[in-house]
Amino acid sequence: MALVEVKVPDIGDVKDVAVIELMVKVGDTVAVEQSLITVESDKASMEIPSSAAGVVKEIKIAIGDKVNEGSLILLVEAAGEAAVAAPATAPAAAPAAAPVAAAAPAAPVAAAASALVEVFVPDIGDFESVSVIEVFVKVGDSIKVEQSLITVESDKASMEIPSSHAGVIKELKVKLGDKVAKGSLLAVVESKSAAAVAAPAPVAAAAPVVAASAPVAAAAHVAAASPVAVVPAHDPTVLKTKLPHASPSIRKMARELGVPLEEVKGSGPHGRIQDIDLQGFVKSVMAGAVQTLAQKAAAPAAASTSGGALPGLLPWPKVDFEKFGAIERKDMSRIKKISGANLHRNWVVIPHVTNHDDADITELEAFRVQTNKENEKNPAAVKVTMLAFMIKAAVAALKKFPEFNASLEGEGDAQKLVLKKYYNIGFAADTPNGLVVPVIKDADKKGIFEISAEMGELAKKARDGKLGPAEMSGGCFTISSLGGIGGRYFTPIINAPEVAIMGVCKSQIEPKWDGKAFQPRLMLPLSLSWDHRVIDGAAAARFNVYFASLLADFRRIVL
Ligand code: CAO
Repeated sequence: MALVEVKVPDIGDVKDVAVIELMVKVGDTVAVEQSLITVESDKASMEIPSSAAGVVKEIKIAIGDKVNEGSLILLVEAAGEAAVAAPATAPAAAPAAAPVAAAAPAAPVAAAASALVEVFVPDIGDFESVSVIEVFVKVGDSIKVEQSLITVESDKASMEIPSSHAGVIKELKVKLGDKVAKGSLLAVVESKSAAAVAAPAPVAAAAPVVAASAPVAAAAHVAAASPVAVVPAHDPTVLKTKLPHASPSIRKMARELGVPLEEVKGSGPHGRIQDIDLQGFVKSVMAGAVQTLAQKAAAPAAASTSGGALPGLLPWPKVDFEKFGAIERKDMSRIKKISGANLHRNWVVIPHVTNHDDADITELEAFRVQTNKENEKNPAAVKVTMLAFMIKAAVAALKKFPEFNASLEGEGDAQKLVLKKYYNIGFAADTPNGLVVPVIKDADKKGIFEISAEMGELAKKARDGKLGPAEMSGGCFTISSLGGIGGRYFTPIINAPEVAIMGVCKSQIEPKWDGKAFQPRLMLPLSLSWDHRVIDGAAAARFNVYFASLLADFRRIVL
């Protein structure tokens, strides 16, 4: 097995380009055409592929080295003859470099002191279609000759396309993601004078943008424009603010992952972003240690609207409400802020499903009314509420369906379902400051009077803002009753880490068929939301049916 020298191929007229990335190490097995290093001039970066397949034995260059055509990159122990790519036979086989700085001739649209001129993509070599990955300018911008307008990228290299004209951009004809090729119209520019129009550089004098790799004839690279010879100094602000220092493969990966590359701190030479920087950034964002600017921008608005920002979501819309009429800004109560954030998290994290059903509470309501009537003359008597019956029914249903009296714990393979052997039932209470959920502890051990009395006390404390944390913790299941207000059904949000919640609306008399005739029955609308990670639809339907059957005939509770 022979040692083969892999050298920098013909990269056009570009001299002394810096090595900014080593993509292989000693011991790696490389294939023909596999990228070995990235080199960069001040206008473009380019990956250099291997001309041989085999095992890397020695690397002859380091990051920061300047290389030219013919510079030795590494030694490869080639697997055999076939592993070495045939060298290009003649310059014709490796097409001559195409000029980047030779801007495509402008087509005057109107002949005047201030004329509209069209700016096209210049000759970028053999590339049929490259993607626009950055647009540096917008309509109305004043631009200079050679100022970069866009960045295009193939799968191997990226390149800025400069303007052939100075003037004001009147129309922008490309957008992110468009595919362009030589001659594609980029923009219409209002050019003040003929002097603003760059004379198309003769092809011979121009610096190459595309040079076919001589030893690897099939590989084409977008190489650097020669900025020294033809291109005036690039507007540094454009580059610094818009174009992060990174190789095309890093940019591609960042785009695929949705990483804002300009926010990644590069650890390479001159702050160049390397794969470890990208990985570190993604890990930090995933761990919540770092927020992207978009996340930060969304967070303040989200805090007052939806409770938090999620990666990948658009920022909350910013509307100038005053523009449409008079408004008043009001502080959010502390409870609303806290409950809002909790509700948002629960809504986003838990796969909610809601089953609706009805309970026939005709007899139960009659019993409740009669009980309260019997106690009317007793000032010490507690008013019995329908909610107290529902709490007892919930306890019985939780006993029958234990996975509803549960919480999820841990992640992945280590995830467990915690089944609770106690029955603490929370009830949503509407207060002037917002929603709170006091908890009736050990509801299984308490009677209807006791529960009604405790609910009354807790509801009053809630309205007075006097509930302590202990009175709102330890819940197993929650009932949210809007019965005193009205409505038919709704989709209550599960009170994590619980796995289900019962929403109740206003009961009303409905005609129900008894097999012979329609009978007026008092029907209570039920809406059971459940966590589909823990509970199945069939179990939820059974829970609802059982819960309704208990309310329809409360004697079943003692069975
Ligand atoms: N159908 C018809 N009437 C009902 C009913 C129902 N499902 N539930 C209660 N009622 C009646 C009661 O019988 C009572 O009438 P009377 O005064 O004639 O007896 C009246 O409505 C008022 O009841 P209430 O709402 O004060 O009492 P409650 O025990 O039903 O509820 C509490 C107490 C604290 C749960 C309730 O006041 C409350 O805050 N509900 C709102 C909960 C909430 O906001 N949920 C939404 C959460 S999601 O945002």
